[in-house]
Amino acid sequence: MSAPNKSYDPVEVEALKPENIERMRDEALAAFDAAADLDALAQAKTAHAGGTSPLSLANREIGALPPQAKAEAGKRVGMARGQVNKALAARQAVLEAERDERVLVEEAVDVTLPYDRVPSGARHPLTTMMERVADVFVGMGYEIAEGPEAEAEWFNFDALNFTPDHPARQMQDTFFVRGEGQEPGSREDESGIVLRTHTSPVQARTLLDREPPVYVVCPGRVYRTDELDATHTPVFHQIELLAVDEGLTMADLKGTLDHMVQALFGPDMKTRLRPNFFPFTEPSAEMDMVCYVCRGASVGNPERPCRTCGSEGWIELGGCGMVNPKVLVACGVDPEKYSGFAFGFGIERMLMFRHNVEDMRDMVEGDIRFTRPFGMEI
Ligand code: FA5
Repeated sequence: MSAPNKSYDPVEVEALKPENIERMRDEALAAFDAAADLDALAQAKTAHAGGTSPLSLANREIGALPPQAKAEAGKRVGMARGQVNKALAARQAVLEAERDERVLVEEAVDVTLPYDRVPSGARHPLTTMMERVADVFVGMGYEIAEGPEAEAEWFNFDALNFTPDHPARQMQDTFFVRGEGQEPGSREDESGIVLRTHTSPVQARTLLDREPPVYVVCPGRVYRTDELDATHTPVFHQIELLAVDEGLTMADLKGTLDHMVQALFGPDMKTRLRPNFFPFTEPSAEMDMVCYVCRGASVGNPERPCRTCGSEGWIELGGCGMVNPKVLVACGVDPEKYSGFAFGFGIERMLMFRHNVEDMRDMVEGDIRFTRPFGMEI
């Protein structure tokens, strides 16, 4: 019996020929060398070291070889693939280092460059001033009340006891939106519409809306046909206060005013009242506060004149008084049982003397060089 035939049975596989394996390796090495950046190297990797690269395909052919030829071909292909992978890793390291160096140069941040980001917005000093004042009263238990800026003539004037021939009802004082010249005195739904000339109509709206006791503070924008100048603007802001309860007197009004100026300007501040006339308060008064700047030190002292108060020691804040019983009646409140006090003043004027602003026009022109020194309060 003859022995099994173990003689070499040569099978020629083109891809596995040494010269072809060498060529594939050399092509791979050349492609890696030629890759100028990491993207190009990634493409070369897919072409020469990926699953469908010539070397990988050649590797698959090894299985078709007779056992005697497998080891040699496997060694040849394995060595070639090892060299390819090593060259790939080396080129990858070089290109990554180049990229990192370039990024460091190109994307460097110069921390000494001037700051050029647009600053976040801030509220206008008038708004913050108005909220600061309102907060004083909210802290005392008052509620905020609001009304429309385009207001019924009835609320703006009639309910507040303005007579039909009061000069404020003339077109040279008031912006009429609808129905100027209409018979004054007609109720809200029939009356003309004006841009409210003060925040006092909110008094009437509140009294018609709520049962006493009423304690409200009403901040808002108002309009008058005044020319824009250093101390006037046709659109300005007021804060109104209204308290209606049993047994309120002028002493309560004075105490509330003193508390307000002390909370806003310092513990040594006080107010004084001078007789005045408003149709909706009786008695009425003009309220002054001690000059915030000189605190009275300029009075009779030519050495230390004060521009803010004209060396008078007092600054006019606004109007006030006990709510006129006629207003209570017009709003359905029993004047035998309830009394009330009210006051109102301009926020622009308050901002002027609190911050030494000389010209009211600066407040309305929207130039941020004016608002910036007030800080970025939001
Ligand atoms: C009134 O408007 C009354 N409603 C105030 C009031 C309320 C009295 C409650 C009694 C009871 P007067 O017209 O004086 O009052 O205006 C009040 C404040 O508004 C003035 O002191 C002033 O600070 C401000 N003011 C008036 N006109 C202008 C204007 N054109 N520009 C800026 N502020 C103004």
